[in-house]
Amino acid sequence: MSEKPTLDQWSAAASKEVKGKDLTWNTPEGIAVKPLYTEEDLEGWDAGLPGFAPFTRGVKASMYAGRPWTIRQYAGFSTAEASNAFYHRNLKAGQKGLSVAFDLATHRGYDSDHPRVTGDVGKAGVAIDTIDDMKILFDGIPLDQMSVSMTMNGAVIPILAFFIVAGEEQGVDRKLLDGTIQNDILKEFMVRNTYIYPPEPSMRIISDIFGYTSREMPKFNSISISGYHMQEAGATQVQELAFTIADGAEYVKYGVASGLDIDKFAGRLSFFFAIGMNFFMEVAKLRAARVLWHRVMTKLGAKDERSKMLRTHCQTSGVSLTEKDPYNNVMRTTIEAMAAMLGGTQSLHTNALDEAIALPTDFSARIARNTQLVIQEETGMCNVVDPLGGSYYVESLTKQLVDAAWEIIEKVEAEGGMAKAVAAGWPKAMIEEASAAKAARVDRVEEVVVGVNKYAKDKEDPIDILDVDNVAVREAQIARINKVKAGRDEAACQVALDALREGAKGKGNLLELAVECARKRATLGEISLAMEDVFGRHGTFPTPVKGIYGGAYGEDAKWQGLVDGVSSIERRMGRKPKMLVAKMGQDGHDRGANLVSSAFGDLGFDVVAGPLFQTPKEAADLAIKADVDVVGASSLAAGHKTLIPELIGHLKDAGRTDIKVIAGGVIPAQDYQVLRDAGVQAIFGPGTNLVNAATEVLQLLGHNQPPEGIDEAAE
Ligand code: MLC
Ligand code: 5AD
Repeated sequence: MSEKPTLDQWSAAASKEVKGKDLTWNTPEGIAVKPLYTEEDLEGWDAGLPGFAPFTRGVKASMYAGRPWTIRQYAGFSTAEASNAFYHRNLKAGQKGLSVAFDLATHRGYDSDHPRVTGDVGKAGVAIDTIDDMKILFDGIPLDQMSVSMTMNGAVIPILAFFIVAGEEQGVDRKLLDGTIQNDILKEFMVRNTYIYPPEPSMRIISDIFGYTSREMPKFNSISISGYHMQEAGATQVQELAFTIADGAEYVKYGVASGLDIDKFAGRLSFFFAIGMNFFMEVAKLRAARVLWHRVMTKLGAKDERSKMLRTHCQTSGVSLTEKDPYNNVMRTTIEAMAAMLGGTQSLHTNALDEAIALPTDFSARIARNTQLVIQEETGMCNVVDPLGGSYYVESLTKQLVDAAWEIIEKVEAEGGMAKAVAAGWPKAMIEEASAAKAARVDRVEEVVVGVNKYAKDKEDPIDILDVDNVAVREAQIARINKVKAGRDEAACQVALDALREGAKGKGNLLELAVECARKRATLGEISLAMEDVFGRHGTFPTPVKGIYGGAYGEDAKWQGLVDGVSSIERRMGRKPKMLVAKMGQDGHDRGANLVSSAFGDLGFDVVAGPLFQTPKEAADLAIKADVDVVGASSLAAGHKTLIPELIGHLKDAGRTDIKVIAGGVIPAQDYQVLRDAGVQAIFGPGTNLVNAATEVLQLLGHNQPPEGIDEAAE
């Protein structure tokens, strides 16, 4: 019988095979992944058993063998009628829970008739202005039987009030309402940007919701503490993990400070993570999250084990999906879905293959949903609890992630908690640095994206996409707002709104007061405004990170060529070329805009990073005032066909047709001609290589084609 080989022998054999090449993989989160893991890596680590603290291996003893996760597809578009019909079709085809996507006007507390939201109504989600819309949204869906998640953070008070009153008017006792409200404002200030009020009153809103739901709606999950959007904004998995758990700790502290008993509300806190393409890292991340939450809640004084149990929803990563060669997205999503289930998620959304282009169609939504049904019903994967438990690699990664995230959590705690850290801005800056570094890795093909930076097709075939006619949706919404206002007892409605306004000044429970407003048919905009009268509306300016994207290129010849091009334009014009990166409408997705600002800044452009939520007129005025050469309009929420032509119109009216307008973001190829006809001079889809984009912009600015009378060679 031969001797058992030793690790040293393995190491020598492997090294010989690869001629001494170092096989360590340094992941973006700074974890050195070795090519082999063995039991030696698990010293001092005990993953325990599923259903028992600290729940490393899952929150239920029987996990999916007892009940699979909830197939919960996030959806919403156009009107309440159209979204309701879509929900019914999806439930009939195997979806198990609902998840509502609201449009950005609703998120930001504006009724559909508000002049600031013309481009946004019904576009990225469903438009909800009144309790009547909410009742239509759930028509034929018994709210005591169907669990409903609502992704709402800014206008969380009116939306939750409408939901409660929609239940009431269906005859459902609040005690039986089952579902989740996102209600996670800290990550809005960090990455998602659909806040309305300043941080302090926003945190009070959350405590008021904890207070109301723990008393009145015991089955309802009062928050979905979300790391998803951090990963989407470019965070590493360690950052996502650490900041999400730290956010959770902060909410618990605020809840306790508002007078609540920790064990009375903590059991209904829930979480939400993104699942990207680093398969084992994602599995380990969910396991690490449960360990960390248990640790944090023990420290915060929770006694009930249910208060320390991290239950989570997951969504496969939108940002990992591509506009190019889009059928690859089906494979990516399948792999991510498997990571989510092997990590032990409670609920899952799988993205549709047209993610990088538009909202899902019935066709793409079917494939996305069936991805989960196939895993649940064809593979046998649900029959064993935590089947990756005991994997040397997965257990070791879990431990490493716990340790790495804990370091960041301790830094947050040392600085007074997450609200303070968010106000100081360093978590956002950390995420944006990681984002710029990742973009550079992809653009430099150090990270492969199949069909985009490697194995690309010569010609892309357009796919059928969903297009929402926001003019028609807006008209229908305005008609219903007017009808609701005409049919209500105006005096009673104003009394309820006044009480809410007074409550905002004092200590009344804002949700309780808003429920009364909803009963009296106040609109979402009116309820939001009553609080805005007292709290004010919050705004921020972007601060693009410097040197990360450009730094990755170093002496790279193409990059240096561009830097020289910018210098030559500078010499010619007597100043740096100037670009406004504009975000118009209520679209707060600023990852792309921030990247463009960073990369162009690193090239030597004078970049004006425009504030979020501008109207086309405001963006045009800013472009003129700052005297820019080019406006880059970034659009990720489907408002481009309305907003960008309006911007160009305003520039024209001011006689500034010399200011060039380019567009970037989630813009379907089908819309390119409309934008070109309106005067857009270049369009960059998602996944555009920024170096290539910059080359095109330099050409637009006359580089290589010097204006008449200037001799380029003489410069
Ligand atoms: C579960 N149960 C079991 C069991 N598994 N009972 C016995 N044996 C088992 N094996 C019980 C649970 O205890 C629970 O009952 C009930 O079954 C439901 O299970 P769950 O695991 O709680 O699932 P679910 O109801 O789906 O809740 C999952 C959740 C919740 C807790 C994570 O918060 C949720 O659904 N979140 C979804 C969030 C979401 O969709 N967000 C979309 C964001 S999109 P009981 O009585 O114990 O409750 C977004 C994008 C953007 O943000 O930016 O716009
Ligand atoms: N319908 C379906 N999915 C949506 N997403 C956003 N809005 C919708 C919607 N209305 C998904 C996308 C996006 C993520 C934030 O949520 O996958 O990347």
